[in-house]
Amino acid sequence: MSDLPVFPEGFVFGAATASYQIEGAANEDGRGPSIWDVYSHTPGRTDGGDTGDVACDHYHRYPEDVALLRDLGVESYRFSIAWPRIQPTGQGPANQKGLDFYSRLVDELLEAGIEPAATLYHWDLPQALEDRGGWRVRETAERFAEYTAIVAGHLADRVPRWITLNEPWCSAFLGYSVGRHAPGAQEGTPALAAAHHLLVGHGLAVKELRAAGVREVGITLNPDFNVPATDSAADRGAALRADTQHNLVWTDPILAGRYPASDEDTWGELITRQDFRLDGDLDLIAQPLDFLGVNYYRPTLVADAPHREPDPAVRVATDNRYAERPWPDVRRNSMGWPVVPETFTQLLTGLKERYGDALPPIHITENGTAEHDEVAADGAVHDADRVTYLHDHLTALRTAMDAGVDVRGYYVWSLLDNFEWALGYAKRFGIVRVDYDTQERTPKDSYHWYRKLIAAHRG
Ligand code: GBH
Repeated sequence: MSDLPVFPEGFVFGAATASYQIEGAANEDGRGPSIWDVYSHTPGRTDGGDTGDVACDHYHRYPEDVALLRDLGVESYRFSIAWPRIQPTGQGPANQKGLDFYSRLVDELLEAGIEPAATLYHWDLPQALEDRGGWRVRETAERFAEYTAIVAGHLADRVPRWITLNEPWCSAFLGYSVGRHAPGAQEGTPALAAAHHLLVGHGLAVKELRAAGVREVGITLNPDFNVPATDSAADRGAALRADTQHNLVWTDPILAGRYPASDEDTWGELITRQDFRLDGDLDLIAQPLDFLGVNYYRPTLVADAPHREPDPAVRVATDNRYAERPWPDVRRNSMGWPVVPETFTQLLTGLKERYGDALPPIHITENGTAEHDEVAADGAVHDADRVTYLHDHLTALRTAMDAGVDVRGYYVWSLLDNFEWALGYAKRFGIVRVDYDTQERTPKDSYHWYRKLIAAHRG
């Protein structure tokens, strides 16, 4: 592909991973169990019973992985810190060996000329905190602030870019209402309380990071691009309910200091019991950010649907009377996701339209695709579909920037094939293949393509 998109000077190219998806070493150096250890070890929860026990063994192989990043030429690497390595039970004094691991990783990155970008929470909550109520209870937000203070105290001087939470929608709704993510609960009002406590935890963590004097603070969201299946009032209403849950619940408090006007219509009686929202919370949640992290993969076509109650005893908060319809006439990746690059442009310009000057600069903290990769006879992985996906999405991103959206950086998901949560190791998002039998890493064609794109910006 010769028509490479061209980005302005200073634009940051990066790659991203997350602790539980790559580290392995689940029982080493004092790490405590997280909700994902317990969930993935529960029969029937993950495809093939896969767990993160070994994953990519990054905990031991991080020098090799940093070398891959250096050869790729990225300016920045986004990784996450495993809370249960720092505080095995989610509270109390720091586990020095856990801090030492991230300290070594950060030094290795800096030596390779790569800026570390740290995510404090990419879903691996210490199980001990889940046993006390998890994100359903406000105490977890307070513990998160203490953990943040410990980590920032050790790494603030060497890590310039910080992300408080990754995709809190997944933590709240996949975790406590859909039940497809740890801890696997299917609850109503508690899932809404979890969403709020994640926002509070974010606000408290921002304060700690500011106190530690870090350069840049942000949060990573996964805004959905919801399109009504038809122009009917019913489908447009359904798309607004989907938008409320996936997007407005997060962006309205964080960027506009208000709860979404549509939340009562969306949640009905579940939201009328709002005793988890305390006075002053909005001020805490709406503190200014240096950037908004956006993870983007695919659009969603949404239609009105009847209320469904699988079990009258269970109030499923995500049942907002909408259902996804298949996006017509497009290629699907191995996740079954429709590939529609222009919706990436529309999502970003839509954020700008809604929030205007209150929208901080954006970093795309994840974008990428899982494909049916094969190792060719020559040992290489010719992942042409991934190359096309990345090319088209970077081009769509550039179009949004031309339309006035301030985007400062792009992190490809992911550096490595890794543990794709409930879907296990069968789904491969990496630009580097991992052979899980040997732990051998093989850069795919997409790695070489991305490397060229980055090099073309170096003059
Ligand atoms: C992001 O999640 C995550 O930040 C990252 O960790 C993840 O690897 C990446 O994107 C790719 O998915 O188990 O059948 O219910 C995006 C949200 C959540 C979408 C899990 C796929 C699995 C669907 N992802 N979900 S299922």
